[in-house]
Amino acid sequence: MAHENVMHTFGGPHQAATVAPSGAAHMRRALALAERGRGRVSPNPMVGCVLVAPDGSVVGEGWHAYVGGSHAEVAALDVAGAAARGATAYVTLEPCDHHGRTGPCTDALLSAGVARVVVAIEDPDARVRGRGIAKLRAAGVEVDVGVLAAEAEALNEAYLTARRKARPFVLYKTAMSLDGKIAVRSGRSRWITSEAAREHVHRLRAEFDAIAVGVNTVLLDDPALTARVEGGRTPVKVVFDSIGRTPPGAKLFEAGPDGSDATVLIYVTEEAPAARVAALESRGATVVTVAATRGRPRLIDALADLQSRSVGSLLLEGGGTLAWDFFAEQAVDRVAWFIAPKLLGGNAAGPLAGTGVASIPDAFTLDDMRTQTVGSDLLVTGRVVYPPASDQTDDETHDHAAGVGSR
Ligand code: AOF
Ligand code: ZN
Repeated sequence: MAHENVMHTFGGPHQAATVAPSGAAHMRRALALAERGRGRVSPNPMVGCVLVAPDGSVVGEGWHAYVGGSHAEVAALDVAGAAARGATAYVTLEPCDHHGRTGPCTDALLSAGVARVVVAIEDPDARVRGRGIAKLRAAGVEVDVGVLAAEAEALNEAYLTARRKARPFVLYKTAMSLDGKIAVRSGRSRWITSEAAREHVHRLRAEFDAIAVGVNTVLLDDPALTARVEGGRTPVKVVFDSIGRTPPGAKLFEAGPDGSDATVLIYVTEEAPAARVAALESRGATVVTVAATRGRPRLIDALADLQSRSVGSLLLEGGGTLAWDFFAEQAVDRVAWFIAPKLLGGNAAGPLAGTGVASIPDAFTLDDMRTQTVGSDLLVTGRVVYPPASDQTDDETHDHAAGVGSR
């Protein structure tokens, strides 16, 4: 399949492959190189670069391997040396033109004498946004944009969403029984899904910068929130906890499977008693007080704070009340919905609580929907589509009309 090399655990957009112009093979290779940075470069993008000499031979390859490391273009130029003169550079993202942790890639390409640059997509980072392309063209370099654009979009869905919406990319992962429950009547949820599905979730976690849960999930399930996969880094653990009820003895404070210290961020409101905040801080948590909306930490503030802490992607793991708050703010970009062939009955909660939508036309729907089986369970993934805000009459939803990341 055309974009096999840009598949990831949560699916990614499912567009038809872009029409392949000449040079697409080199861009495909550049995308595969970029993929090597997965799970290592966030909040930066995954980027790959292939340098091709006028005789058609590949003289350099590079990729962005870690935050603060060389950008893909510079890595490829280092390999090519003098052979870069007159070459064509295939890059999966517009070359940067700013001094960040490293120097501008535009300058590096120009001083190496690259003659032509083929770019998959523009970089929406506020410091770039077309400036890299303009700078190269102004210097006489031929620049083509749009080769394998759909594949490049899919590869960096999280990065692109975070930059465009100025908040972390959010995926809601949930697991329910066939009859729509996330727990049995006691409130316990271990384990609704099969072991294979739980393993899949651990791989998913390793791709995210942070994992978020509501305090009720901590109190009921006491999850460790680690990514138990070979070489997987453990994301930052985030708890939405209005009045600081997270027990200082909770498992999420424990070190990860690789022995690394847990990084815990707890969002509380001013109603959280100082003594509880102090107890959580003495467990090593960073406790952030944000304004309250209906008694709960205001999401837009928490998301802005997460972004300021370099969290580019957030895996939301429930429960249903917190998830509803995110949906009401139009702050869920994608879902991974496990459905287990089990019937639980009773009136335990489902994956989405809150006030619910007022009428069917107000429903949240899915685009790019895909289904697969994982172990004995069904996994439905897709990108969330929100109804036009003006159609909503429900009071609750109205409160959120100015939500973050509105389309
Ligand atoms: C490129 N090639 O390989 C990457 C780019 O943190 P810094 O200083 O490395 O800068 C990060 C920003 O640089 C990021 O937001 C994006 O705009 C660009 N990343 N650009 O030309 C690369 N990784
Ligand atoms: Zn760069």
